[in-house]
Amino acid sequence: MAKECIKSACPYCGVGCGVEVKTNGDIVGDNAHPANGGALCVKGSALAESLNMPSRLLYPRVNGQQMDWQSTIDAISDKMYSTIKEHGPQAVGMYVSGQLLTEDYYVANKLMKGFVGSSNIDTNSRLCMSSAVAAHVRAFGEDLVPVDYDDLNFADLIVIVGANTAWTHPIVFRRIQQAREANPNLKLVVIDPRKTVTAEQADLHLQLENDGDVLLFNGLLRYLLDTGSIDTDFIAKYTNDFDALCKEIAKPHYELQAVSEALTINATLLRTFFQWFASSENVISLFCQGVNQSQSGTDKANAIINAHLLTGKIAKEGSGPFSITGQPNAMGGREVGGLANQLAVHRGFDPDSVQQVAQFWNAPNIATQPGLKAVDLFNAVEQGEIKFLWVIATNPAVSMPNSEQIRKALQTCDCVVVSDITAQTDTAYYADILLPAAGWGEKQGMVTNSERCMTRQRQFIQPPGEAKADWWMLSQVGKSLCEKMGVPSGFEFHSEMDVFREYAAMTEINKNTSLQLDISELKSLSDSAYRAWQPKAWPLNGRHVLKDKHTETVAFPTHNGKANLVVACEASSIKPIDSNQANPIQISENQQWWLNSGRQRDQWHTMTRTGHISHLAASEVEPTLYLHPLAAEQAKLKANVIVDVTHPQTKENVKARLAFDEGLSHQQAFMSMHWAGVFGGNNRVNKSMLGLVDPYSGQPAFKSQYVEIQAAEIGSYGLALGIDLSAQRWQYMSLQHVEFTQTRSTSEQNQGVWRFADFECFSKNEIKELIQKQFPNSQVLTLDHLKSWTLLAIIDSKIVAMISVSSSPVVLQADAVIPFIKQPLNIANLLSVLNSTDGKANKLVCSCYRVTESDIVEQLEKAPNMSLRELQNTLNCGKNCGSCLPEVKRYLNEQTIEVMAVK
Ligand SMILES: Nc1nc2c(c(=O)[nH]1)N[C@H]1C(S)=C(S)[C@@H](COP(=O)(O)OP(=O)(O)OC[C@H]3O[C@@H](n4cnc5c(=O)[nH]c(N)nc54)[C@H](O)[C@@H]3O)O[C@H]1N2
Ligand SMILES: Nc1nc2c(c(=O)[nH]1)N[C@H]1C(S)=C(S)[C@@H](COP(=O)(O)OP(=O)(O)OC[C@H]3O[C@@H](n4cnc5c(=O)[nH]c(N)nc54)[C@H](O)[C@@H]3O)O[C@H]1N2
Ligand code: SF4
Ligand SMILES: [Mo]
Repeated sequence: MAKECIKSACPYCGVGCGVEVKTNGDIVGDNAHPANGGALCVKGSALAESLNMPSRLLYPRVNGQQMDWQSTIDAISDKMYSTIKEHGPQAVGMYVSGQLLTEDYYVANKLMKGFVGSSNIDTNSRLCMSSAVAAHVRAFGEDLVPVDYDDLNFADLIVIVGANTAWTHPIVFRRIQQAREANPNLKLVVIDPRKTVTAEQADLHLQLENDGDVLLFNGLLRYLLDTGSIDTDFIAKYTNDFDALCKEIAKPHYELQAVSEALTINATLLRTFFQWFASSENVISLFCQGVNQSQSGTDKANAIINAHLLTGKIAKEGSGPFSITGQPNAMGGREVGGLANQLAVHRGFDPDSVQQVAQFWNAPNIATQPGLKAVDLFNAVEQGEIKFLWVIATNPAVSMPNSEQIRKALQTCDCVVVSDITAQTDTAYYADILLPAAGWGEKQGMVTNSERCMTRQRQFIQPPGEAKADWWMLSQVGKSLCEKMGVPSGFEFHSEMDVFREYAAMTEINKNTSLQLDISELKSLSDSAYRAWQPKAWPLNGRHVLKDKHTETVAFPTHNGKANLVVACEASSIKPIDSNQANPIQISENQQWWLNSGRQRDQWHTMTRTGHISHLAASEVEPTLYLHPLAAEQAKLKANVIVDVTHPQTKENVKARLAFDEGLSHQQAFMSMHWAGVFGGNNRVNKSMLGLVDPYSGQPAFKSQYVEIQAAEIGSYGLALGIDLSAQRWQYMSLQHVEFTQTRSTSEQNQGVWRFADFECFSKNEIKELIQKQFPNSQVLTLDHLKSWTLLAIIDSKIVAMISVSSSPVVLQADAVIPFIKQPLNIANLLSVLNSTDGKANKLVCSCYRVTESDIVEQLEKAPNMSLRELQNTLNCGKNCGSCLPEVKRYLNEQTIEVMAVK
């Protein structure tokens, strides 16, 4: 436990909120941090609980055997060295992560591109930000985000394109809401094929067709041109290729009416958006994965940037295109150069850059060509071209598209090294060498958020076992490899500070260029100044990134100082889908659906850090597929059944519980990306996704793939609770005795919970036998209910475990039953168990204050005319991060409607 309050940064999303670790172990928002001013979202608020991970990886393991660090490092450098000798540097690969700290990233990049001599190092940021990066480089000449959070306070119009900000960047959304409160004229437009909680709160929601963004934004450009709403001075002074853009935009299908028809967006709504964009003095267009994760992702981003360039709504306070970063240090990774198509510090592979980087690193084997991007990298692994792969802080067996192929690749590879904080990931399963990494709070280093603000993550606890920081492992291997290669070591780093100073010094090669990334004044930062570092954005002198370093006038780091108006081609893949909800089209049983995937409010990625926290697990308890209720009805799919989601080409199949979401259009299905491994069994959405990518960025199209959806034949739906999560009794049992088609475990209230479904109809005797095998001394008690039956294992008059089974598709609730485990068997407890296994859900609405649907309904029954404020004063719901406010308001509105109906 820390002796004094320690300031750090949240390790989840790219908002980059500051946190303060109190001496009693509480973790709260840092009031002084520029990003969040003290607020935290539900994930940030649960950071203290996240530290209590049940399954840390504690020691290095080589081929399944525990090993000391020195031998492990030797084994890795031996393998790297022999691979380079026998097959050349290109046979070595690394796949890293936007969750690494800048120092980790820097050493990984230096090792691969300077010493191994291969650029086959790519990162999960390829799946996340690479379309935005490519678009920035095409338009500005450098990967620059020209907006900061404070700009939100000066905008007249905020456009959110392809992002569910209220859930995924909640503190940015909170700032947007605060800006709206302060300025009632500020309008919010959301462009998303789903009516998300973010869209619900907008002044205008354009529910466009999947991948219709280029068409929509080119339509906007056409409107701006036709109505004389462009800034001709700005265009003439600061942009290239205006004529080429005009030529494209003159095509008839960019006329408002044509765009409206093609995208099935009401023409009046479309015109309203266009008018607002044209007439607003300051516009910010915030975008994320609905833009980036597409086969036209880079073009989408450029189309958005074009709208700002044509109107001069850029390079000034309150205006600009704002790519929001996903991971906490996606930006830092881009800065050091962790993408395969960058060399280092915003430099590419031109001869001048290669020479300067080689000289700075004293690199014996500088890479001279871009390397393989993530999808191609794993293809090369599968083909046997890459024989050594080191995966750090990412879980590609879950998060890469076509995850079955990724697993084959990992299986095929001669040597897979995985560094992680836990061995319980789908990727770690394939590791020949496992390295225990120190996690958040156990190590220190720099992260850069969406607005280029650099904050230090600080250490406040000791790493468990022999876990070590990632930069340390990489440096040790680097040193050992240099020795074997007989070259001077480039890895004599004694601390993170040494690494940071070297990185800062390296950015000096950009000093006399137009590139903006230059933090070289920090090259001599003392250890104590590094320790005391306060959050600060670069450029460190506060200059706008689109202003000239000397004259402070608008300037872009291109060959002539002007921004490029890139002609964005209309997406070739606009699907002929009718999403007009008033006239739903007929859907045949086998009709292909379009699968959209993304995030839930309360989970982080593949769940390794959040899956075990019971209140975060409560909002989506099993792999779930969402459809519009009418569309599901037409396809004869009933709520709560388990469906098969199958890719028509690969025939890979995911099973998920069916739930309804009226915010979806009629052929759109949505599934979250989180389910994996110990939590989701074999049911991860990426089994149904092919690795289709954007041609410029190589970013996979996770938001739009055709799938088939059919009801699975299920005989039994069940829920099992054991006494001890670590014993994993039920999971063991399920794997040993019956072939469950869908399993899922969480530690709801620190109990292991398994939900399952099976083709078979289980008999009570069958399950009773299973229980008795697991608990030989137990008595088994049977409770019959209308839709289900429950068997309780009793030892010494206490309930030690239970299995509830139903032949109809009910979602059995665990939270209500868990409290009775380990409790004495009495009538009151029995009745409560019986009541809570009747399949009625009690949804968790506010995760921060753990307010459920029934809490809210109960309050509203007591006082039907309650205002939002009054409800919040009683229950606190929505008072912290506010992500649940739309839902809370819905309950209030329903209440009002009921009251009106009664009157
Ligand atoms: N709770 C939570 N928050 C997170 C994360 C997390 O795991 N959990 N991860 C972080 C990371 S790494 C990232 S990258 C961000 C992602 O943040 P977001 O991009 O906001 O999140 P997503 O849920 O991936 O989806 C974005 C939206 O794009 C929409 N969309 C799909 N197709 C299209 C299209 O063709 N056009 C348009 N305009 N929209 C489309 C989807 O319907 C969805 O609502 O979230 C970060 N924050
Ligand atoms: N279908 C679909 N797939 C997607 C997406 C989508 O929207 N839809 N989104 C994509 C996007 S944007 C992203 S960013 C990716 C995210 O996907 P991943 O990066 O694969 O997901 P994480 O679960 O964050 O993986 C991080 C891993 O690092 C480990 N870890 C945590 N801390 C440390 C540490 O300090 N050191 C080390 N060495 N390891 C650590 C964690 O335990 C975990 O196993 O998923 C992508 N995949
Ligand atoms: S908004 Fe992002 S950075 Fe801030 S607390 Fe939430 S997850 Fe952490
Ligand atoms: Mo991401």
